[in-house]
Amino acid sequence: MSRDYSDKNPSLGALYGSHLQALATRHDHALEKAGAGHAIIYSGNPRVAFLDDNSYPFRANPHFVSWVPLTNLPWSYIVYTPGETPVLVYYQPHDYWHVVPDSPDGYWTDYFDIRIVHATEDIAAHLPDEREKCILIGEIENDVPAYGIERINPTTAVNILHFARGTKTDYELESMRLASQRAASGHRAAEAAFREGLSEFDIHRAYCKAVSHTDAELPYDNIVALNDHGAVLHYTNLDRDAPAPIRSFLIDAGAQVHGYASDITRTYSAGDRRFQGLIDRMESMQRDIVAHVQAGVDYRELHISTHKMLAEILVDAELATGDATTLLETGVTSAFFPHGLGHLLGVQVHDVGGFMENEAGAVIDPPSGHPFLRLTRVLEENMVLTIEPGLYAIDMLLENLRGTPAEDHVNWRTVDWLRPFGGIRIEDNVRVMIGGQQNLTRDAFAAAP
Ligand SMILES: [Mn+2]
Repeated sequence: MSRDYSDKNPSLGALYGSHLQALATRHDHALEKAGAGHAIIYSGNPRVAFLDDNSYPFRANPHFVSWVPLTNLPWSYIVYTPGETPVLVYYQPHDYWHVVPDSPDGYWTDYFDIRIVHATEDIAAHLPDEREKCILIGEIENDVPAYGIERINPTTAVNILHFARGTKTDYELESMRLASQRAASGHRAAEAAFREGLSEFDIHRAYCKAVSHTDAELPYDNIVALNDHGAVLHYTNLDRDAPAPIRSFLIDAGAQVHGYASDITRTYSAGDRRFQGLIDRMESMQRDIVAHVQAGVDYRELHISTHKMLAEILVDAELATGDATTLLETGVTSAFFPHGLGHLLGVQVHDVGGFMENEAGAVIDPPSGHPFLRLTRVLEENMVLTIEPGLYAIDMLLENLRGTPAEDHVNWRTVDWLRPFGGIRIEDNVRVMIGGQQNLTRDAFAAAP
């Protein structure tokens, strides 16, 4: 069964109008607070490598992508004026060197006054005459003209828009549901490739083929880690040769639908039962944490209770000795689990606003001793976030415990056992609801062919 990830998908089309309405309301508010009359949202442009004529992969401005499902339309602008149909200045160059963007088509076209321009000199004519009433949202630098607009990414407006992006519209939720489904098919293909004994590089290729993404289209670089590579949190080397023996496999890989991302991690044992037992414990803990997700929960507390649950697993697995409080306070749990429990997810993999207390930009700091936690907010309905506890044998961090009160709480012989397996991370994408949650990732795996 192949799913429709295109901009012709009727289920997305049915939700798009109300999504735009929600965006319009946000922008009305942001413009009013910023004392401006028009928001000009620039899609961005490719960046050329130093002394070269080749560009890095293009990443569109996430503000632009949340307006239109166009992730590959550089040099284009949305002009939003409250109460009016938004204008899309659609840049379609006359160019025989590159593929030019197709003519506009899809469920989104009815909602815009589309002005196709073939030359950048023609853009200015489609912007509001009163430039002093405009704000420009986008990456404006070097040879990108601001067309006389002086207010570029004003903090007041940007904070309002970023804070609002924390909760998702039905259209965004559906896009992310599809992104999870897309990634689930890749994870299935990757697991099969791992069971066949393929290299990291070939597992990665099997994944990309299944999700139908080029490397540049992936929402982030795939982490495809065999054996001890799983202990490198952002391992992206993709070894061309398979190790011998193959013991374990950690894959952190996502997919996107119109820029909306999924971000999923699974860990497998090649056959070792003890390591499989540890994966099973982490899996049941991860499900337990997900079950606690609901509106009103303070994510910082969820992160701290994860450390307490992890302490129990460490003791049961004979990796550590002592009570949970001691293992937390001496830094043992942090050495085995040094990253945050998760983050907001959306049109950016690490979506904006994870630390924002309010739309004015007040910041909620992570708890002391947990600097890498990227989400500190109280959960609200229709936030989408990841739950991704981990447990690794990271020598650099464990060695730091030597000579401290933590040293005697670590069972170093079991660390020696764990090291060749790298580590474990299990990550799902979860929608916050009133009184509960929806696990987009588990739902996707359950429905995957
Ligand atoms: Mn993640």
